[in-house]
Amino acid sequence: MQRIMMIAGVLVLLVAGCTSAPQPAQDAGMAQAQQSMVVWEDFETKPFWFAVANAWNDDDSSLETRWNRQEATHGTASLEGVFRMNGKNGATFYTEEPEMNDFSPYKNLVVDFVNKSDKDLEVALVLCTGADWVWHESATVVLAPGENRDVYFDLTGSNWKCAASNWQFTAQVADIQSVRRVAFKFWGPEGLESSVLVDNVRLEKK
Ligand SMILES: [Ca+2]
Repeated sequence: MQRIMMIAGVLVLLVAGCTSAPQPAQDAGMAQAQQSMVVWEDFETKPFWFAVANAWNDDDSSLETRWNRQEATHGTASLEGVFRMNGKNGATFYTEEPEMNDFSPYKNLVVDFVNKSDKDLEVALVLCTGADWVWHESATVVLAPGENRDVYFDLTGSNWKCAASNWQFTAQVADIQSVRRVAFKFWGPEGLESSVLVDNVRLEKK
């Protein structure tokens, strides 16, 4: 009888442990995950983002940006970049002098894309930093047709290209505490006419 009581007691403790103990730890973990990401741009208010189009005389394939209020991966609105790939240069969409321009506390920029074409695209993140707006371009990521959520760009890596690295992917982003321009540059097969949605641009804390 005593033995049965002891077993029952152990079972009660085990059950109590299983139901209550992991809960606070899980909550803490989730809270930590949420706190480690800050939303940098959600496109819920009219975005000041632009297509390069003909403005830089560099054969950019972008045509225009639209504020898409019907489709979003977060909230109710997103940025839509419209392009016609000309086979000479990519399609670049950008903003300048962002309010939150110090990226030094962050290890990753995380973003959702929706590739509205039926072909793979490639995308690079561009950060122009410092007084001279030095162009740093990340390695590209492939975007399959459709939703591509949580695409990561490593802000701390040594695999960026810039003039100082002779356009080899061997540089770190200099002056990352002073980001002047943020751009996404897309490439696709010549003649492809379509658009891409950009949404929920987040920064992940170090
Ligand atoms: Ca949004």
